[in-house]
Amino acid sequence: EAHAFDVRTGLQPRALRRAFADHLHLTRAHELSEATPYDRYVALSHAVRDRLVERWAKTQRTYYERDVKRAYYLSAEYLLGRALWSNLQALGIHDAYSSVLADIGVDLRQLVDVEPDAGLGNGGLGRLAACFLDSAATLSLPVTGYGIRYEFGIFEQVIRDGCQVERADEWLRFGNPWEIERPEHVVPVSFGGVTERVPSRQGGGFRMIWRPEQQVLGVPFDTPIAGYGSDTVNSLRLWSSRAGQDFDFGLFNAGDYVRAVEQKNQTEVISKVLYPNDNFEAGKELRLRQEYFFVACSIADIIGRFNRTHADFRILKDKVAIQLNDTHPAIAIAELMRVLIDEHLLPWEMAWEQTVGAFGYTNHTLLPEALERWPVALFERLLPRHLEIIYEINRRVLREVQITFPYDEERVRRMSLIEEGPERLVRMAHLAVVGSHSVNGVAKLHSDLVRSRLLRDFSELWPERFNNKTNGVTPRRWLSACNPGLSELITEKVGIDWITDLDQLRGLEPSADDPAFLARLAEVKLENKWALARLIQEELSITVDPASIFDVQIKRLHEYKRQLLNALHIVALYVRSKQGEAVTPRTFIFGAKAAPGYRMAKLIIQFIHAVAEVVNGDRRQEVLRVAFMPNYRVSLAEKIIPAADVSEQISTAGMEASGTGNMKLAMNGALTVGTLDGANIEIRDAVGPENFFLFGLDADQVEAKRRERFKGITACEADPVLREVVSLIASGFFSPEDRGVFQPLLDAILGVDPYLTLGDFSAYAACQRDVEKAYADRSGWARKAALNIARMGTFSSDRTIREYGREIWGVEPVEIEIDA
Ligand code: DL6
Repeated sequence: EAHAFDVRTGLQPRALRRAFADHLHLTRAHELSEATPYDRYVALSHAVRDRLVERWAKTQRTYYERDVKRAYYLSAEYLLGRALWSNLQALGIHDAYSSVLADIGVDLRQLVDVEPDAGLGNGGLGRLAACFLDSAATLSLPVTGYGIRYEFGIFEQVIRDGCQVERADEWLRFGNPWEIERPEHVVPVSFGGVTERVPSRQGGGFRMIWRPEQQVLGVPFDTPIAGYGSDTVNSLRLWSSRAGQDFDFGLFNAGDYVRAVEQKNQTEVISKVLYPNDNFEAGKELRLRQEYFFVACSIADIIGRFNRTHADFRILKDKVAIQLNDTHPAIAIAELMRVLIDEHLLPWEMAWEQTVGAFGYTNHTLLPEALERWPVALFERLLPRHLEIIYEINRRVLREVQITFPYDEERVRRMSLIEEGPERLVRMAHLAVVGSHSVNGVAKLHSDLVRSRLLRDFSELWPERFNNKTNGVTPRRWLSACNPGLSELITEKVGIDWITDLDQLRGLEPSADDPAFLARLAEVKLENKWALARLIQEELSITVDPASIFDVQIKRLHEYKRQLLNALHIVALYVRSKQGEAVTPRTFIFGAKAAPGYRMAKLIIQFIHAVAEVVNGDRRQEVLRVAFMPNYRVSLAEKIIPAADVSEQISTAGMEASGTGNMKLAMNGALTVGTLDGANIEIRDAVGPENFFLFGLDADQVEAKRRERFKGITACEADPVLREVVSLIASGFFSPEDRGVFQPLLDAILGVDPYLTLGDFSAYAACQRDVEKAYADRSGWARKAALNIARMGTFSSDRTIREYGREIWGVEPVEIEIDA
């Protein structure tokens, strides 16, 4: 009783009201009347955080006392988005706070919009990590995330004259109420220097030690990750780099104070900025420093925690599972070996058994330009001891290959951790595979291609290591929170448990034949479309008609994702409508950031804007509108997804590892126009082929066309509409001031068409005609939407994380008891 009314932590309305007022007054030093929206946001966040800390401490204490096996998720990216609403939702106090605040004239929804997104990721890979943390906490699994506390997350995109311009993302400018700095747990991290042979103390012989040249400190910042409706609160620990006091002793002693402080900047720059590339590795030294920095901090933390309760490293893999989110943290394998061998003096075999037993590796891409390969020379300079360890791992693995496949030196060369050539390179994916007991892809097709193409030799050597874990998304954020109208309707039909057991959406299936339900579903969608229409009006001054098809493509801009195919089709529709053909009214909505150095991607953004200007500005046609919404991010996705009718998932088959936006959109009742790529295949199987618009070449056909060096011009010769589209663009129609600007776009597809943009155009256009026909039957469309929603249960990240927990990590749920 006393506890429940405790103003600091209680959940009763009276306590909530008092906590908010107190934080406004005591934390922000403002009265309600003079408080800015930001003050209110911070005050409320602190009030909510206070309600998490007891659960948080209890969770961590329980893990420690029960000595449970824990999983550690190592990821260079976490695309968390906003935390306030999620935490209110997890605690089940969003309604209570909403009315408490309304009583004093504060609108909670507005306040939630003040929070800047935590954008510490580029796209799918980082957002997946965020969904996984949410699911692990909700399932009461002992999982900790480790990453980098970038001072600047993914850049802010502004559009100037139709072109992308980048601005720094200063998300920490006004502080971050969700994190707790723990300077008492700093970890020193070394770089550079040399290795030395020293006499071994045990039993004669020699061993190697590392004499580094530079040291940086890693300061941990912890963010609570609250499970929905459970008392579990896990941690996300992000490392920030700081110079030690003796950052350059030599210079200090020589009296060169200013140069010493300059050096300080160089070490502190490590956690400064997220590299803004999605599915592309630029191979920069600072990036390798970032990777090793957060890995070294995390491994030290993990081993330190293990050591507090255990002295015997032979049970390490029974207490610790470490998942590598792509190869960005793969150096952790060499780092754990170094710690076990050099610092704890374990024999190689014993250390290796524990390492392989602890690690799992998730591959997220097949694109060659995204695979990390670091120059041996760079490794030698930055991480000389790790390079030695990698050489030794390689020697042993290649020996195993030779014994298993004698007389096959070509295979040995292919499987080496070192790529020989003019510049010798360390292949990080190979390191990740040899050092892990589990290797998984992120959708069935992708995992098959990992096995059969990318890592074929390894799957022949160790078939038992390879498995699939199809991605998922958290239904808390991507349905319950972002789409309250639909959520209410679902809950009315199947009860509230779908939020933690998404398979219950199945219970909606019978309603797909109930006209009253379909009418309400359509009504909810229309309301969501009105809300998005208002946002588009506010932000872009474009008036769009909510009765038109809302056709959405939201994802990073990449040639393989083929936003250009969508844009070419818009031009085709425009031409058709100008020629007097009946075209179903459609609003095309785009959201996409291009990597700052990716010229073709930026040109595609410019092209979409040029098409938008012509189409939206043409008063003689009312049917088509194009809205490119700037600065696509998690919080914007939450506003677009509930309003979508059509979900564009049109990547070149075999190139999108999984996709997760495809899941979010289908779950919210959008119908997919898609290729047989990534998780699209499984989504189509789940929702039924009659409720999915399929088109285009499959992965094998793509592969065949690429091998024969298919030319885009061939497609034009066969399709008069496409010819017209291409010649209109070539004529400079969309760029009257500079007729040639878009020529590079055409050049990139009319010759060898690597992404089959033109190769798939006719099939895409035909498929879009089917969309028009289907949309004309309003109740038929609503029925398809209902069946999509009802059958998407398997794409919850709860299902995915349960699979990781059981099949890779061997961790069990831990019930947390809060004494109330
Ligand atoms: O697995 C999450 C996400 C997939 O859904 C996307 O299909 C895939 O493109 C993305 N991969 C990357 C790879 N980056 N690197 N390295 O972001 O992963």
